[in-house]
Amino acid sequence: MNMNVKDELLKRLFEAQGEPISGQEFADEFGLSRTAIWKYIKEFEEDGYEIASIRKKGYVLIASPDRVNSANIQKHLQTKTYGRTIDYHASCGSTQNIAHDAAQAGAPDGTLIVSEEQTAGKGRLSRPWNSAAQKGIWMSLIVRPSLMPQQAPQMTLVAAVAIVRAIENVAGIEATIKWPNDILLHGKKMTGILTELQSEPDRIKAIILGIGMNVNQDEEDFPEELQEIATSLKIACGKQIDRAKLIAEILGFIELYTSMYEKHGFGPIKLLWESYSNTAGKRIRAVMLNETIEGTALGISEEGLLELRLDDGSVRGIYSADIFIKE
Ligand code: BT5
Repeated sequence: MNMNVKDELLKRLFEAQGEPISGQEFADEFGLSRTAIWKYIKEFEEDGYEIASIRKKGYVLIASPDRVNSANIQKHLQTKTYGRTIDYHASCGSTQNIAHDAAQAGAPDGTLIVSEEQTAGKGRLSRPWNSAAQKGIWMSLIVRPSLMPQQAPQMTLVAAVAIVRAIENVAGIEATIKWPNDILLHGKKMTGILTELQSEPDRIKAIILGIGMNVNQDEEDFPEELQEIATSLKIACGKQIDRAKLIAEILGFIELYTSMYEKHGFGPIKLLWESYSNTAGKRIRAVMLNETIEGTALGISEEGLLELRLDDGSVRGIYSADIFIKE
């Protein structure tokens, strides 16, 4: 309860756009003491907000830090459901783990878990995911779409298309999608998606869409082993990006495309996806858990599988693999 009042206070400070908010009136409205309000203001200041206290008038928000907290995200948000409940962390192990617990405990559709940094961020097959403080977007979105469990892997492709569109809108550059879960800029990985499922045999309970995006890193912010393969939005477009705005934009597109998928099937998403993908027509090596195969990428199937034409002319659909594109 108190957490919500604190969020509400921050939201009002934003919405006042430089006008003072009366501490007394806010305290009365929520049945709190003025001291409680003053304590919240002090906590905001500790978080990096600059707030002026004007005698007899109230509190004015002067400047806000670059944080991906709910007030900063929600001021840009245009969705119905996604991102309307936000669980914000200054630091955590993995937003994905928090989201799994929250989903199991009944968190509503569209709940977002977001953190400034992750100390144990993970990729597919539990590979480590580098998640530097305040530089990227490390978030997990809980969605409960009306889809069958076998349609869940395609949500990775839904998210990928949404992310490319959002990047276009916020940074003005076009990224490419590398099947299944990478977004690339200038051939280097800028975003990874981890889609996990909580399901019954014939019903999805929740899909946890884990999204890790390098946004404001400079090259030297990456550990040496990633410098060759990773890039950030800032490196590619040359300017600092408002992460909260980018998150709001991504949530908007994921909401739009998820409902498109629910209503019209995978066809429209497949078309969009193919227009952003760098894979079709290329010679590819696909490394799977038990085997490695080579062939020419044809595109994706209605089920979201990557279709490869092998050298003997046969066509293979691939569910999941690490893809190496041979130029
Ligand atoms: C992925 O796995 O690309 C999925 C990454 C999902 C991360 C998000 S962050 C929010 C949520 N919470 C989590 O704990 N996870 C999700 P995969 O395709 O397996 O790629 C992993 C590989 O990418 C690693 O083995 C590294 O080589 C490389 N890598 C690690 N950190 C990276 C980074 N920040 N940028 C680019 N590449 C990275």
